[in-house]
This record gives sequence, C-alpha cells and structure tokens, in this order.
Amino acid sequence: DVTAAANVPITATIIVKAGQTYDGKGNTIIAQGLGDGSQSEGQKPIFRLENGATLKNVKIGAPGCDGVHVYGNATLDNVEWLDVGEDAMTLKSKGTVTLNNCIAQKAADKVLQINADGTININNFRVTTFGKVLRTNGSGQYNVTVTINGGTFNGGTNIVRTESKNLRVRYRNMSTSNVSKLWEVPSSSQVSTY
Ligand code: DGU
Ligand code: CA
Ligand code: CA
Ligand code: CA
Ligand code: CA
Repeated sequence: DVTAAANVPITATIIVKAGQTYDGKGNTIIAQGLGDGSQSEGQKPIFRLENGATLKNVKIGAPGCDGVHVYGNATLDNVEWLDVGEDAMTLKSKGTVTLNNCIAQKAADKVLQINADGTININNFRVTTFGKVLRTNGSGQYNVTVTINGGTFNGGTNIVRTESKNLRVRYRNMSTSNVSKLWEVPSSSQVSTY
C-alpha cells in the first residue's frame, strides 16, 4: 500500500505468541521505559518471540534495550537493528532460529547471544560495528550448529566467540573487513566452509 513507514512508540515488550507473525511493515519501533540500550544487564526485550513465531519487516530503533528474546523456534525476516542495545537477539530456550536478510548496526558488544542449545541459520546478514556477532553464554557447553550463508561483517572483534566444544560453524559467501579474529573457538576443527 502507500502508507509511509513510521515510528511506533512502545512502553512494553511486544509478545509474538506461538506460531504467530508480527509484520512491522517497515516501521521503526522506539521503546520507552524498557532500558537505555547500554551494556547494563536486565533491560527488557523489545520483542519476545514464542515457539514458532515470525518477526518480519521491522526496524528496531534506539534504544535497542535487550533486543529480541526467542523461546524455541523462530524466523526473523528483514529485521534491522539500527543501534543494537545490550545485545540484539537472545536464544533463551532450545530451538532453531533462522535470520533472513537482517541488518544489525552499532553493537557495543554482542549481536546474537546464545543461552541454550540450538540451530542458528544466518542467511544474508549485514553487521556493522560489533564485538561478537555470535556468542554463547559464558563457559556453557551448548550444543549449537551455526550456518552462515551470506554475510557482510564490518568492524568488530569476532564472528563467533564460544567456550563450547559442542558448537559447530559452517559458512559460505561471507565477507569480512576489519574483524580482529574471525573464530574465537576452542578448536579450529569446529569451523568449516561448505
Ligand atoms: O553471566 O548471565 O550476557 O543474556 C552473566 C549473565 C550474562 C547474560 C548474557 C545475556 O551472561 O546476561 O545478555
Ligand atoms: Ca554485554
Ligand atoms: Ca549480556
Ligand atoms: Ca549500540
Ligand atoms: Ca542481553
């Protein structure tokens, strides 16, 4: 249609219930009262995606707060974080998360925070200015499979940082610039192209 994109103010986390889709139609979410987008923990998420939810066509403006929390499986299509807050997306419970054609900018530290076992499929992700694109929580030995099919990563420390010996990452069609060390993983055998 002809409706112009707009800013959408929110004062509470948007919950996308199991199996449902939130289509932002290109609008930009501006949170108020959920956090300041700094590195302080305990900020609230902008979105909470329950199992099987889809989030699409949305921009998350500053403050990015604690981004998008995912419980189980989820799909993120054309989601753009204009200024990542504490982190951009957190896997909170076991599941498969697919990100298609997403963009994340200005992440002071982590973009994708993995706090559970999971499969993370990344298709055409563009990230500019970051600490780690993907980080598993602390010393947790999560079972994680990461597949990157298309990505442009510019200005950061790591693409993946993990202490888990049970994480595998496969990648292709990836381009990086100004990234200090692509893979901060226990063993280089955990990383392959495909
Ligand atoms: O270890 O649990 O950074 O989900 C301390 C905390 C920390 C998490 C994580 C997250 O690891 O808060 O943002
Ligand atoms: Ca942090
Ligand atoms: Ca954190
Ligand atoms: Ca930021
Ligand atoms: Ca967080």
